Amino acid sequence: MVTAPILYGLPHSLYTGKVRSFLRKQGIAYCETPPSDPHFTGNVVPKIGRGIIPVVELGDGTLVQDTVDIIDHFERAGVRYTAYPPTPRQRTVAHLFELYAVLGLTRHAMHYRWSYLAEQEAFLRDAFGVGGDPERTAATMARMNSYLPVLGVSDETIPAIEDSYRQLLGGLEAHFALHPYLLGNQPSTGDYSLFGPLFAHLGRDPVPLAIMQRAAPKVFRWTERMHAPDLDLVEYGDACDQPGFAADDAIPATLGPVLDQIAAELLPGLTDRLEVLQAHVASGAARPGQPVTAKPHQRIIGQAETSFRGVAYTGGVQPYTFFLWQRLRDAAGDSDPVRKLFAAHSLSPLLEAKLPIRVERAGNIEVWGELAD
Ligand SMILES: N[C@@H](CCC(=O)N[C@@H](CS)C(=O)NCC(=O)O)C(=O)O
Repeated sequence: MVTAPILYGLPHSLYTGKVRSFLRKQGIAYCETPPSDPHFTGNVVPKIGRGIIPVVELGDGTLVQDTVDIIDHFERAGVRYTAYPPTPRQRTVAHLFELYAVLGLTRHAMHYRWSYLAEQEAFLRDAFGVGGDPERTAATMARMNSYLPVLGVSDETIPAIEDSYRQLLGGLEAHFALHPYLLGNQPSTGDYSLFGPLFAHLGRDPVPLAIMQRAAPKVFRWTERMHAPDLDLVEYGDACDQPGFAADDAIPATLGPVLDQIAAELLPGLTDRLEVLQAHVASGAARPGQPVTAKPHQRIIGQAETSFRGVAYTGGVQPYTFFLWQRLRDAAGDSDPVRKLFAAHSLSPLLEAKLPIRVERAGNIEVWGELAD
């Protein structure tokens, strides 16, 4: 008997949402199990080397951590709706959303979850309490709350974060009025990545959910669609019979304003973090083949003085960011149509900046890859 994969995760976990949505869309059976499960704490965590979700445990006991590796594992085995558009512009844009969801929207997700704790405490306590005792629940909530400064959530940046959330909702609302997913009639890695923050936190916690439902009903409907076990295209006429990405590698015009917003919000943070990476590599601290940090739970290699929508903050520098950035560049290759599209939306520095080293994934952690020439 083949056992269904176990998905260690939780309903309110940002990254679990990304994987759950993918598994449902592909019709892959799985059993979601909370990280309080004794097998997870006793066997999985020691092997992965850190307490992190999601983790997928396959029928033969193989463990896969990281949403990218989990999705790619199932993609390699063959899925009914691939998350990776085969053509360069759509594929690169999908990876741009993947990067923006992590570097950009984790901040929004964490701000709306923890800065409004008083208004949504009962909801969060219930969510974080799954399978755990009250002490463990309180400790986990305190740890999550403590990440705000490193993500750049402060009294100074909060107004910019809230403006950004409303602007993004406006841009996506206009897009989903015409298209069920970012790039046509089936979700890409861009949709799955956005779904993490836009569902698990912003489309579920009471304060940001109310904003989304009032300001952007079609974005709210997209969160339902992303969670459905089928393509859920009821509002889009005959699209039901036609899964697939938009024809001719087209990028829907409605994504234009969203791409402009992404450029304005991502580039300062990325270029300032790149300087920290360059200094790290120049110091000899990044050795090819070695883990990016001394311990798997340490995510950052330093701090960058940077800004978000013109507001200064000091933010953590995670090698994982460069891993995602590199995926975008690998997808773009030397495609001229991608270069033109990125130039039209002030995104060219993403293709042109020199990354001094590759970041790869091995043994469920990030390791340094090849140095650039
Ligand atoms: N890069 C990882 C990120 C996973 C992640 O950050 N998961 C969060 C929950 S949504 C977590 O387990 N955090 C534990 C902690 O940081 O203490 C992935 O894509 O799987």
